[in-house]
Amino acid sequence: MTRITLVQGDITRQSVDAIVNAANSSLLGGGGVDGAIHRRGGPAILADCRKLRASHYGKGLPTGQAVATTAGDLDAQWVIHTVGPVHSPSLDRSELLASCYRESLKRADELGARTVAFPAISTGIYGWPMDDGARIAVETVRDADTAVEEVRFVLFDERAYEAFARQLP
Ligand code: AR6
Repeated sequence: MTRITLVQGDITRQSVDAIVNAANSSLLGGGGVDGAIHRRGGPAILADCRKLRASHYGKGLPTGQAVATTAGDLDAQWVIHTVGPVHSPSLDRSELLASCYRESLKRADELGARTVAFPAISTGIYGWPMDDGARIAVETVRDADTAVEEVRFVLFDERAYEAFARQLP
C-alpha cells in the first residue's frame, strides 16, 4: 500500500528518493517548478537532460511520458521529468495527465525509489484547474500498481494544499 502524504511548500526542499519535475517536452528547463528544480539542483540535471535529447529523445519527451536524471545538488537521488498536458477547454486531456503520474511511478519503480515527491502537474503555467488536477493526481496514485511506499504531494500554496486535502479521506 502506497501512503499518500501532503505538504505545503517548495518541492526543491524535500528529502526523498525522487523528485518529479513538471517539465516541458524540450527537457531544457522553463519556469515554475521546472525553473526551481534546475536552479537549486544545479547544472548536472541540465547536462543529463541534454544527453537524453542527444540520444533517445531527439524530438523531446512526449506529453504524458516520464524520464529520470540525476538530482544534482537536490536532497534526492533522481529527478523524474514528466510533461503534463496543457489544459484545453474543448478537449479532454485527463488521460494524459493521469499518465504523467503513472509513468513517473513506473520510472520510480525501475530505479527502486521508495519515496517520491510530486508537484501538482499542469496546474500552473499549463492552466489545469486545481480541483480537477488534484482529483486526477490522487485517484491515479491510489489506483497505481507500484512499490513506492510514500507519494508526497508538495503543494506550493494553501489553495493547492486544500484542493488535495479534499481528495483524501
Ligand atoms: N514547489 C512546489 N510546487 C511549485 C513550485 C515549487 N518550487 N513552483 C511552482 N509550483 P508549473 P505546469 C506549483 O507552472 O503547469 C514550466 O515552464 C505551481 O503553483 O510549474 O505543469 C515548464 O517548463 C503549480 O501548482 O507547471 C513547462 O513549460 C504547479 O507547481 C510548464 O511550466 C505546477 O506549475 C509546465 O507547466
